[in-house]
Amino acid sequence: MPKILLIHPNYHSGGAEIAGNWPPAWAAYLAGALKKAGFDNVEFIDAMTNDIDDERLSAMIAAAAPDIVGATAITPSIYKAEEVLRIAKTVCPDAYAILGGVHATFMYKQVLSEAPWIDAIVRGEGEEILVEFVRAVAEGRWPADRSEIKGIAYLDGSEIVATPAAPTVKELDKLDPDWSILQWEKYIYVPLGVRVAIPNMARGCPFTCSFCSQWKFWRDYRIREPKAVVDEIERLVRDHGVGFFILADEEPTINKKKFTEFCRELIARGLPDKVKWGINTRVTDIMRDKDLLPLWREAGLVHVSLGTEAAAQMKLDRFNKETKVAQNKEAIRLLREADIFTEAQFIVGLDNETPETLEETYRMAWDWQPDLANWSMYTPWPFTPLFQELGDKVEVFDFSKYNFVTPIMKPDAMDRGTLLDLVMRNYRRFYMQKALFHYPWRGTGFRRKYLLGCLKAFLKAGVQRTFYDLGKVGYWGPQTKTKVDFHFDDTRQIAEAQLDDWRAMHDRKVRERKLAVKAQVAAERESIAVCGGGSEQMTEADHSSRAR
Ligand code: B12
Ligand code: SF4
Repeated sequence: MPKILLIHPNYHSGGAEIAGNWPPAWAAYLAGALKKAGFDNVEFIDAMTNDIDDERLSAMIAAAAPDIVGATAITPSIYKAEEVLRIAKTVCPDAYAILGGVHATFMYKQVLSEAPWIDAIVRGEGEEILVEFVRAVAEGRWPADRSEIKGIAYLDGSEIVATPAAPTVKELDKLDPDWSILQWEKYIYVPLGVRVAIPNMARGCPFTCSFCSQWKFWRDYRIREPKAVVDEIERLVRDHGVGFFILADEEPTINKKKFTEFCRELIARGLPDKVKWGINTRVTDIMRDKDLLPLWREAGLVHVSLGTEAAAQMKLDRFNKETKVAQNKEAIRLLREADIFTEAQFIVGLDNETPETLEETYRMAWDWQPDLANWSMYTPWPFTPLFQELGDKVEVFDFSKYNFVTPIMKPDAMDRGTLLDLVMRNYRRFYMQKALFHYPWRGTGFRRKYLLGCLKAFLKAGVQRTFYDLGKVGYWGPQTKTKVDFHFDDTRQIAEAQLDDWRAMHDRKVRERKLAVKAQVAAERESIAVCGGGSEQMTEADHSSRAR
């Protein structure tokens, strides 16, 4: 039976990580699927959480002597993942090196051009495809039968081959993640000082926002039985001492009935006393479910992150902004009344950003009074409709900086250093006032503890200068904004094989976008996706190709 080693690459960027060390859910979901299929010789190395450098990793891989090494990558961690697999092939030349995750799924031509040592890229959800791959290896059918395995890409000599896309995992309830593969004492959520988990209730999102990669990745929307999810949470609490979780879902509240069942089940089993949780969701769902907010809170939901102002910032639609702004404010008020912490997320840094628009986001944040506010840099995921439409306006192809904290686009009205400085100014003003006038005085017990815990996470990252990678880029306040260096690697360019696809895509996207904007203007306001966007979904027949 093949020995399989899964590795989470050691990539850091000072954003969401400041809240703690988070467990890599992909490894648990894949290990569970492998074990269920009878492949139980699986090991996992979390090089990110344990900050393992290449030399140590190389020794660890050699000691593990795997037959198959699998790494994951989102866009910014792609070079680290390629390097992990290069190291694996160096120390264990007979092992097969495979890569999965959102970036390689869409950018397999780019990845196989820059990292030809990779034996296979798994495109899309990994559970079923990985089992197929491991079975082929175990039965000695790899590489002879590789063209028969759906959802992979590989090099056949100098030719890049992609087999037809595999179906999505249709029966999510059959997923059985093996959480025991993780070293739980490492995964602590700083605001509460407890162990944290990331279970998955639903996959997919019915919306198609033009800047987002997630709807394209998961394709159709599927949801697990709430009872089964609560079973999993109960096990996480009982067996691994988890005290906080976030749902990995894109929009967990979309299915109102199932989400309500989930909340009721948590309450029925007495779990809210033992575990608190958080979600990302949409303002419109909060408005729709305002009567249910007390139930959500009773079920232990304490933190809601809202994509509040993405739409206005994207400036891609012409809707009546005032209405949206009012809705955002109202949603935050409703959540506050229900004693749920709110986090407002702003996306900034498109080419049309100005000092005035950044100031406007600060004023909104202060006016709405969420507990937390985030200003993420717009990041043009290279497989999204908006990227394809932006075309030549994207000048930086160093994907390691595609991380929500580095300005990839240069606004017409300012340089990147000024953009970073103005974003930091918003953070400084917002959190200084919160720290002085709100957090220490708002409520008692849990609310106060949580808010001060969040402040502690911010302060820790601020002192260590990891927040927004400020230490790495050399930002020490407004006086340094002209000296900031983002260290973009200009040698990183788009591979020829990938470019061919993009040229055709760009023209198509511009045409589609114009039509989409027209259609949106005509549509009912309530039926609009949170951030505007196209209508594209990847079909199972898509993405099958051979390129030279
Ligand atoms: C939880 C989370 C985090 C956690 C990380 C947890 C961890 N250690 O993995 C924290 C909060 C730390 C975090 C940080 C960041 N995140 Co984050 N995060 C998420 C979130 C909400 C859930 C991820 C998850 O666990 N999903 C569930 C698992 C099961 O799905 P999965 O990882 O995709 O794995 C499946 C497949 O991809 C595939 N697969 C994946 N790997 C492999 C490997 C092999 C070998 C195979 C065969 C298959 C395979 O199979 C898996 C099962 O089907 C996603 C959004 C989302 N809903 O997915 C964003 C998301 C992944 N994050 C994102 C980003 C940008 C970041 C940051 C850069 C932001 C920042 N600056 O802070 C950092 C980077 C940290 C890092 N070094 O990786 C982006 C990535 C976008 C992109 N196109 O690259 C996402 C998609 C959010 C978004 N809105 O766009 N994140
Ligand atoms: S609502 Fe938009 S931004 Fe949110 S996951 Fe869906 S497509 Fe992405």
